[in-house]
Amino acid sequence: MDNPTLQALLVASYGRNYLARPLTPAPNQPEYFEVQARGKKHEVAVGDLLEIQVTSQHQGVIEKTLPRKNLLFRSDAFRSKSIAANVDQILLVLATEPGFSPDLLGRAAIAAKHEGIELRILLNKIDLTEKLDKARELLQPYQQLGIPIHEISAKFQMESLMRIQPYLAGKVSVLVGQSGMGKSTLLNQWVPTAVAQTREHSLKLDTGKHTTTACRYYDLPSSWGVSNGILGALIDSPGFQEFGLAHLSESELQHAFTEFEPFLGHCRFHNCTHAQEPGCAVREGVIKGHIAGTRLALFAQLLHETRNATLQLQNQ
Ligand SMILES: Nc1nc2c(ncn2[C@@H]2O[C@H](COP(=O)(O)OP(=O)(O)OP(=O)(O)O)[C@@H](O)[C@H]2O)c(=O)[nH]1
Ligand SMILES: [Mg+2]
Ligand SMILES: [Zn+2]
Repeated sequence: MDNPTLQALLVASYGRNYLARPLTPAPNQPEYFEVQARGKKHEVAVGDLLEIQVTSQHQGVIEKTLPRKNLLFRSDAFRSKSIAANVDQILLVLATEPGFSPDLLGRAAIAAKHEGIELRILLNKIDLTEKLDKARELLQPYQQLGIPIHEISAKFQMESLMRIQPYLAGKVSVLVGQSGMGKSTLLNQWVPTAVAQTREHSLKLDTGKHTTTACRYYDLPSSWGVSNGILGALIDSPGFQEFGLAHLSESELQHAFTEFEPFLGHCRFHNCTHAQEPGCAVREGVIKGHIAGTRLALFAQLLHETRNATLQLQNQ
């Protein structure tokens, strides 16, 4: 007889090992299965809904990934790293200290816009006041774009976290950001059982270090109540130092810069790159103060990377 197949949610990914939780609990069925993808090409991410074939009491293989509504990932010309799938919202965690990279902030915002995922910025560690003004200044262009920004202290101001809870209930949110910004601290404040769950996952998958090495999915506490019939969840992810977006085409890139939109199509040359060309409406927008100069600089850098990646692929 064939082994049974069942539907499961991918809740932890560590290298090429994954943990999946069956969608429908059944008697004598483990809470989690250790699962593996069949081929190297089969990309899966935490948050994916899978069909798995059970191969032994606690193990299975991924038969297929059910259609996803989005996939957040970063890449360079050769590799891509999936962060999470089927998310409703990205919580980008920044800190006053250590200072965050405005470049990575910009890239995460472009990825969110491109995938059509809501973005919420959490400026953490506001108890460390010395660099607070500097952080606010770097966030100015994003405030102007209408992205919600919350100032919080995950360690010392519980009420600052409580204020965000209504925006999390009933949604699947993924915590992203550089290492040391406070993603896991936030997770542990919001989901007090996360430590225990992490320990359980770690026993199966890794050695349980302080810094996060795997993406993991945690249900929100049931005391928060359901919204649209759903509890919601938080996904913790490892800190990143690069955020390549070379998988975006030139056109996708332009359209991911929300504030360019009113100016696109108004440049003198239809293939304007908004660099040196005369009669550029986007640069005019910068001069008039509608577009931040730092955002145009980010666009130039991303365009350069996309073109390089395309050239490299052509030369392979
Ligand atoms: N002063 C202060 N320190 C904080 C706050 N939040 C977190 N920290 C500290 O910042 C350090 C990093 O926190 P983590 O939660 O591990 O950071 P992370 O973003 O998960 O880092 P990675 O897992 O490496 O990506 C820890 O020493 C925390 O105690 C805060 O609000 N204020
Ligand atoms: Mg962490
Ligand atoms: Zn132009």
